[in-house]
Amino acid sequence: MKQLEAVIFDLDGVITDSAHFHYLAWKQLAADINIEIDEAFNETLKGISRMDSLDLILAKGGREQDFTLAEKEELAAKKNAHYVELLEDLSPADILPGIASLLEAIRTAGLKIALASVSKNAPMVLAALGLTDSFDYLADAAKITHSKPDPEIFLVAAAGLGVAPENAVGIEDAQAGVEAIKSAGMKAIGVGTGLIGADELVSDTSELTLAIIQKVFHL
Ligand code: B16
Ligand code: MG
Repeated sequence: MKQLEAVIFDLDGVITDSAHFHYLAWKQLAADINIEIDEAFNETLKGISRMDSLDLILAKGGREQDFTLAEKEELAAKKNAHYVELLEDLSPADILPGIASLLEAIRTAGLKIALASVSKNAPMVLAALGLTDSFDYLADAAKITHSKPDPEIFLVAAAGLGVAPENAVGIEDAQAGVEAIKSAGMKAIGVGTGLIGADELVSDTSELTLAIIQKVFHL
């Protein structure tokens, strides 16, 4: 029987604003190899894995043939080191508005909570925010072969909770993420503007409530 059993969260842009740090780190890396990216281009990187993001940046600069695989791995590692450095001061104060109380309300209601982030840094980010124990399951980004908009990470998160995808609601701030949730057969709540295909949109995380999640599930 169809019954709401779980809520599956994206990380960057939903739990904390690490998307901004990804942007700063990619912008610097791109500048190092004479490619310029702006915030609008960065939108297309949200939910995209590290290597796929690098490929998109190289394609933007017309440099997709200029680096060997080993060189690309080096570039990706350099971006990641900078990203991790930018996260150094991350603390519970960086949890986006309303998220801590929402996680509590979901758990109190007896629902399960999972994280569907393709970031390999996700466990470290959650720990810095003091939120590790708020999640019942973290999908392992290292085992994912397709980043969003492929549904894989959301399906792995639901399976990890032992919940059928149709009994879960997903929350995302990126277009690729909303598409991933819908392809996984879940109801989707989008955070932000201009997201196409979400079952419900809120303008920011402070508007997310258990009541909205329940309403969306029964649409
Ligand atoms: P990392 P999400 C994604 O996380 C980010 O949106 C994306 O910008 C990033 O490139 C990707 O994780 C990989 O992250 O380099 O830390 O492994 O949106 O799925 O939470
Ligand atoms: Mg996101």
